[in-house]
Amino acid sequence: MRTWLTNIQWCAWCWDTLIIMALKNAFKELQIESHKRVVVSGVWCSGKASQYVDGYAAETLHGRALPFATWVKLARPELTVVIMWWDGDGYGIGMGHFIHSCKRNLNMTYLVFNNENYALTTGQASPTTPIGAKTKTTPEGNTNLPFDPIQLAIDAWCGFAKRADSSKFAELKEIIKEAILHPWFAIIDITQACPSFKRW
Ligand SMILES: Cc1ncc(C[n+]2csc(CCOP(=O)(O)OP(=O)(O)O)c2C)c(N)n1
Ligand code: SF4
Ligand SMILES: [Mg+2]
Repeated sequence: MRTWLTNIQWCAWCWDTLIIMALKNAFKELQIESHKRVVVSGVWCSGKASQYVDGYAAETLHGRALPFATWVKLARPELTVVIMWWDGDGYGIGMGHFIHSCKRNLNMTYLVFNNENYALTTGQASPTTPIGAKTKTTPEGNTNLPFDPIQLAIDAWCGFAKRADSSKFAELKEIIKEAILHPWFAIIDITQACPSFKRW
C-alpha cells in the first residue's frame, strides 16, 4: 500500500519529514479539515512538501511563497493558510516579503525549515549559517554573522515568533497548533538537521 510517506523524495534520513508529520497531526487535533486549509511552499530541497499534506496546496517560486499566500488569504480569509519556507528561500531571496508580512500581520502561519544551508543546491552558506561553518561557498569557514530571524520578526512587529526543534516532535506539534490559533502572523523558526550537508 502506498502512503504519503512512501512518496516522499527527500534523503531517507532527512528531518523535514518530522516537521510535515507534526503539521499533519496539528491539523488533525485542531480538526481543520483538508478543504479548509492551504499549504504554500517555495523552492528548496523539495518544493513538494506542500504536496505531502492533504488539502489545497501550491508550490510557488523561490522566495515568493509569502506574496502568493497573502493573495490566497485576502481572497479566502476563512481558509487556514500555512506557508513552508526554508532559510535560503525565506531569509535570503524572500527576506523583503518576510519583513513586510510581519508588519502586515495577516492571520497566517509561517514555518521555516532552518537547516542553515542551501541544501537543494548541495550545501552552500545561507543567511543562517553559523560563523566558522565550512560549506561549499565558505571552504575556510563562514565569516558572516548569521541573521537572528526571531529578533528580526519581533522588530518588524510580528504577532507571534518562536523557535522550535524538529527533533522534539510533541513540542513542535504544540507550537504549530498555538501558531495556527494565533490571530496574527505567526512565525516558527524550526531547527532542522540536514545530515547530507549540515556538518557542524
Ligand atoms: C529565482 C531562483 N534563484 C535561485 C534558484 C536556485 N535555488 C534552488 S533551491 C535554492 C536554495 C535552497 O536553499 P533553502 O531555501 O535553504 O532550502 P533547502 O534546500 O536548504 O531545504 C536555490 C538558490 C531558484 N530555484 N530560483
Ligand atoms: S539534502 Fe538535507 S535537507 Fe535536503 S533532503 Fe537531504 S537531508 Fe533533507
Ligand atoms: Mg536551507
